[in-house]
Parts: sequence; structure tokens; C-alpha cells
Amino acid sequence: MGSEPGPVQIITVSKDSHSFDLDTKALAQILLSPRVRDKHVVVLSVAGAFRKGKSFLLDFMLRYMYRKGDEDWLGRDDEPLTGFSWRGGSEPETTGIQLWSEVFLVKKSNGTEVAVVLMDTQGAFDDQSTVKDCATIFALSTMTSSIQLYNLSQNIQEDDLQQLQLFTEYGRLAMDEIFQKPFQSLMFLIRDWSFPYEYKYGFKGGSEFLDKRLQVKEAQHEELQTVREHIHSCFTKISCFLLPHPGLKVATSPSFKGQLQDVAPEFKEQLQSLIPKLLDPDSLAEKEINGNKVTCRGLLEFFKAYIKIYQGEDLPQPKSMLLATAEANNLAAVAAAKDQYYKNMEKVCGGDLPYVAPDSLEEKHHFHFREALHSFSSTKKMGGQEFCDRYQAKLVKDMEEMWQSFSKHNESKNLFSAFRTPAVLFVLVCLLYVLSGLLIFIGLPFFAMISDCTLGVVMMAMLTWAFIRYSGRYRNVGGAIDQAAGIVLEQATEMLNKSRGTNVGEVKKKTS
Ligand SMILES: Nc1nc2c(ncn2[C@@H]2O[C@H](COP(=O)(O)OP(=O)(O)OP(=O)(O)O)[C@@H](O)[C@H]2O)c(=O)[nH]1
Ligand SMILES: [Mg+2]
Repeated sequence: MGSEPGPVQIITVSKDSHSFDLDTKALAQILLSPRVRDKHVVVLSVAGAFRKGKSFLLDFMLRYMYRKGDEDWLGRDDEPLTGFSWRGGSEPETTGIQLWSEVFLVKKSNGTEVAVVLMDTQGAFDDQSTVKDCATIFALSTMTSSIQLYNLSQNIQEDDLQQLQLFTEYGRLAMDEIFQKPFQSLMFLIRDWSFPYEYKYGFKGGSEFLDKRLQVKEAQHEELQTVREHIHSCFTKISCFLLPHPGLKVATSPSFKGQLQDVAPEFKEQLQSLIPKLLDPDSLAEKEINGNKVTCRGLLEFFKAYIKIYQGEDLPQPKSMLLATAEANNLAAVAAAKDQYYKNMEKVCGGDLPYVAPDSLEEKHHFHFREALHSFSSTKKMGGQEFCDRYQAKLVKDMEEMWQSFSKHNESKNLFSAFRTPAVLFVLVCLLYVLSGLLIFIGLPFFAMISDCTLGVVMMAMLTWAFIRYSGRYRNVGGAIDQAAGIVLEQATEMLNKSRGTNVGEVKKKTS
């Protein structure tokens, strides 16, 4: 690559539109370098809440990779810590996803050489990111890494596990055809561990602590059980490391630049145990997707595919706990109210019940409609008035639709409307028969013949209609006959009304 190695931004998150972009060119430059592109890849990523020392830790990993043979790889006492950008303070530092520009080649004891990529991620739960942003970053880094370090502070809290469940589920959603566990190695890295007298620092204490935390017990509430089962079902390997507090200077001094003289000795000691084990060639697991090892070149393609999924509209939106709960209980209230309306209306005009006079049915509809609205508004719901109003509007719309279908169904039970077409056709046949007789009588046999032909057509239509109704086939032809009969009836009633209107008009004129 020529230039100095450094962090490369490969995924950016837009602060305004909360959308994600992959810098394919930059990623290709890292992964398609001839030295590494056909090597199996190991991706080590660090993710977790913001401001918890993720980038700081990665910089020690970089030191190890560059000075591996060296006894004092950890560095000189006064040496500032460089690499992925890290700093003190309360504001977030890393954004999106960054990779170290240099891919390290590591030889395993069986002689194979693998390419190691280090990944730094944006801290979750800062004040600018939505739940979806955090979930996407976490999911993307978990999907593309073979070792995910879940960086936590002080302890594993239940909400940490819940977040992990949400984020990994969001990742799993985007991966189709998963034959095995979707992700590989997960390591809980607990910073500032303050209870070494209960569980010792390091992997051993971590593993005992983790066993206790992730245990699924019979007596546990279902909610706690599902979180644990989910995490077990997602990762092929789960481990934990307990790291001590690095000392007050590291945590609070604004002038601290990473000099080891200001770092607590036990922190340094544990780093010297953690990092060589983590980056030990034989424990570096190659990235696998569906059981196949992935090369650097392959990883580039996966990045492109995954980002596309998160840029699309197909995935559901992960939401904050309050919003999701409020939505769930509003939806449940809408469903209950709709059900109440439906059941009550069914009792009035449903299924096999006979035809109801439209006026009376409408009255019943208004009554049960109001009742259902009342039971919706009297159900306790989260989310505030404006939020609930949106669901109430949905309820009203749904009930209106139900009312339309109830009223149509009732209409179809009206015997006259069912037999309207044959009745109209029958009357037409009779009229045409009489007309033809009359025409012959007054000596117009040609017109009588036209009338007879029309009569034949109408008779055919009547027979066709009966056949269609009986067999249920050629329904569009049946529809056309119904429509034609409707038009005839409409015209006839209009004419009748007109003639009556003129009569009434004449009567009125005479009386005036
Ligand atoms: N308490 C404590 N502070 C640490 C530890 N490691 C690093 N720090 C300090 O934490 C602060 C943040 O370090 P970063 O590495 O920038 O943290 P980050 O998690 O990458 O932060 P974002 O990129 O904003 O998500 C710095 O002041 C570090 O000195 C640790 O183990 N415990
Ligand atoms: Mg950072």
C-alpha cells in the first residue's frame, strides 16, 4: 500500500438520514491486495457501548501484531498509544466501522497462513444514533467477523444480554439460508472488573462467571431463559475475560496519552495474558459462512451483499423498548376492539342469520361501533395520547371496512336482490311475447319477428344465467348479464318515475 498504515473508514453512518454507506473502493484496497486476497481471513471486531475503551484496547492489539517477537511488545513506559483513534472525554469518537489498513499474515502451526483483519466499531447508545443505527453496526460487525468482542463495563447486566439478543436477531434476519449457528466466536470482555475475590481476572474467572450468568435454569422466568437460549443458539463459541480497572489516570486524566507508566500494573499484566491468547495463531478462527471458510476476496463480496440488505426496506425496524411495547399494546387493544365489534355484528347479521332491514342493521352497527371504540379508549395503553390516536384511526378504518362487508353480505341475503336478474328477464320475456302478438295483430309481421328474435336472446340469457349460478363457472359472463338486467331495471324505473312525475305535474297544474 506504500503509505503508513492507519484506520480506514469502510462504513459511514449519515447523522441526518441515518443511512449506511460502504466505501467499496477503500475496502477493496485492503482486501484485494495481492498479498492477502486469496488467504482465508480472520476478522476480529470489538463492539459495545460508546466510551468504554474499545479503540484503546485495539491499539494494544496492533502493538502486539507489530512487535510479536518482542518480549516487551506492550511498549515503553512513556510511549503514547497510537493506532485507531481513541481519546478521553464524554463525547463519542469512533463512527461507523473502521478497519486497520494493514492485513496481518499469521502462520498457524499446521503451516497454513491466514490474513488477520482488525475491526473497530462505533460505540452503541450515544446521543446521535437510533436503535436501528446501533443494531445495524453491531449486526454488520458480528456478521462479518469471526471473533466478536462484546466490550462491557463492570458486569454483565440483563439489559446487555437483551441488547445482544436484539442486535444478533437483527443480524440473523438479514442472513438467509442459515444451516448452522449464524455467528462464530463471541467474547464478553468485562472492563473494570471489581470483584476479583469472587471471580479471578482473566479467562478462567471469566469462564466461571459466564457459566453462572448464562446458565438456563428450570426455575427461571421464561423471559430470562429465552435470552440465554438465543445467545447460545447464535454463536458457536462463547467466552469471557475479566479485565481489571486500568487506574484513575487512564480513566480520568485529560493529559493521558496512553503511556504505560500511568496504567495500573494489574491491567498491564492482564493485557499481557489477554492479547497473546486472543491473537495466538492457532486460536484465530477463520471466518466461515455456512461452514465454508472465506477468503479476503470473498469477504468483500459479503460486505457488499450485507450492506445492501441494510440499505433496503425489507427488514423490520428495530425500535426502542418503550416504542415496541407501546406498539404491541396498542395493536392488541385494536385487535380486541375489532373482535368485539365483529362478534356483536355476527350475532345480528352473521352467517346463516336471515336478512335484516338495512335501517335496523345500521342502527346496530352504530351502537356496536361506539361500544368497540369505547372499549379501545378505556384499555390502558402506553405511548401517550397522540400515539394512541393513530391506532384509534386505524381501528375506525378497519371497522368501517368490516361494516361494508357486513352490509353487503346482508344485502345478498335479500331474496329479491338474489332473483332480480331472472325476474327482470322473465318480465322482459312476457312483455316481448305480448308485443309480438300485438304486432301480428296490427299487421306488422316484420317487427313481430324482430321482437321474437329479441325474446329468444333474452331466453338464452336467462338459461345462461341459471347455468352460471348453478355451476359457478364463467362468472364474468354472469356479471355482464346481471349488469345488463340492472341497466334495464334502472331505465324502466326511471321511465316509470318520469311518467309518474309528469302525471303528478299535470294533476298539480290542473288543481292550481
Ligand atoms: N474505566 C476505564 N477506562 C478505560 C479503559 N480503557 C480505556 N479507557 C479510557 O476510556 C476512554 C475512551 O476510550 P476509547 O478507546 O476512545 O473508547 P471507545 O469505546 O472506543 O469510545 P467510542 O469510540 O466513542 O465508542 C479513554 O479515556 C481511555 O483512556 C478501561 O478499561 N476502563
Ligand atoms: Mg472508539
